[in-house]
Amino acid sequence: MKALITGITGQDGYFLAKLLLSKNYEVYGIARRKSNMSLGTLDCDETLKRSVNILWGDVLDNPFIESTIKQVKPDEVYHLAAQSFVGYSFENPEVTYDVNIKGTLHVLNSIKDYSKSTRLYNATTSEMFGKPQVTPQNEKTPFFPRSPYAISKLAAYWTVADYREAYGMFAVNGILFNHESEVRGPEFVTKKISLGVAKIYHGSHDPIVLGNLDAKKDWGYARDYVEAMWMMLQQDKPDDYVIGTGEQHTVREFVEEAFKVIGMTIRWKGEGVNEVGVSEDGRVLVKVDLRLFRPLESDNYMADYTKARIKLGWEPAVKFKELVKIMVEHDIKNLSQNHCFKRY
Ligand code: NAP
Ligand code: F7E
Repeated sequence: MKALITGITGQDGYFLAKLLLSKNYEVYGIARRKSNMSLGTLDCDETLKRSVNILWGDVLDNPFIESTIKQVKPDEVYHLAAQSFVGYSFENPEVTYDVNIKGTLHVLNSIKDYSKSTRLYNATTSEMFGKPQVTPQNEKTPFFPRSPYAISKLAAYWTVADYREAYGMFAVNGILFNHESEVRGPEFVTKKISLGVAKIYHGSHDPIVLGNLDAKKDWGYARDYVEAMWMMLQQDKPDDYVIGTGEQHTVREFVEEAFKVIGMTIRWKGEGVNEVGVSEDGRVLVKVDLRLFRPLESDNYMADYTKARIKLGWEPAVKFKELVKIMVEHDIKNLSQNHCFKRY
């Protein structure tokens, strides 16, 4: 079996490539040329890097996507490439719309025109629920997007649904809730916290500076979520699935749990932007900065993944506490060994 992954240099690309190789797939991955030709998350796993066929290109380059689909004729395409940072999407909506909508359109059109039997996984997101009308959220929950990122993903979601119906394509949308890991990008809140805690463990006096501590998310482990992506493409019929853990936690709880991993207890003092997290001996370990708040927050998430559990047989193996432990322990080790992942 041949699989093509767009966004292979990101977090999910890393875990998905590993999973597919373990199933003996021939794996092709699209990577963008950067001035340093870095391969992102793949750079720290030489075996993985050697096992993947890298195709240098951009999802915005339609002729490149067309020729790639024509030449590779993959059995499965996992379309993960995106401008995936919600905060940045408020600052640069145009780039976000371009990559996330046009990029998806290029992949869809190329499959339709040159490789109709290829199965497509499209990475969509719980962010499409935005300001959720009900909690927990499932495939029937109305969408209410609250950021350029969410709007772009909703456009891609409907485009995939439309092509599936109009042209009989095997194309699915995974509606994935937040998933994190050792190789999470440094701008995301979980990695900011795990890395900040690891630095404090190693003697740093720099507090971790955060925005909205009360945002409520459903955080799972990326390694579990890429299995769900694969499962969706092994079904008899194409369909869309919600993937999450069914647990809800705040950013504040993530901070508290992360400090527990290094044997520290956080106490909260003050209110709003003056709130701080202090250690038992009174050291300020966490601060709040208004600039890290978003113009709109989407923050009451919890997945109802019943459909995935029943139809795919999928369950998350790693829940909140274990996830936090995995991330903090990894960063502690990573810093002390000066071992890469080069993302941070
Ligand atoms: P990520 O770490 O930000 O990776 C994004 C990938 O897309 C990177 O490989 C990036 O390449 C690539 N990319 C961006 N623009 C591109 C372009 N114009 N052409 C080609 N490649 C491009 O994201 P992730 O966490 O792995 O997420 C994977 C997908 O799932 C994304 O679509 C994201 O929106 C979606 N998603 C993620 C989550 C989550 O919690 N992680 C939840 C729901 C949905 P560079 O390395 O060159 O930047
Ligand atoms: O924010 C709050 C912030 O940037 C999580 C992407 O993978 O998951 C991810 O999007 C929450 C938000 O992820 C900071 O306001 C507080 O409420 O880690 P994040 P995200 O925006 O949820 C979804 C499902 C995706 O689809 C996306 O691609 O944490 N928060 N303080 C902060 N967030 C950041 N980044 N930095 C802070 O200092």
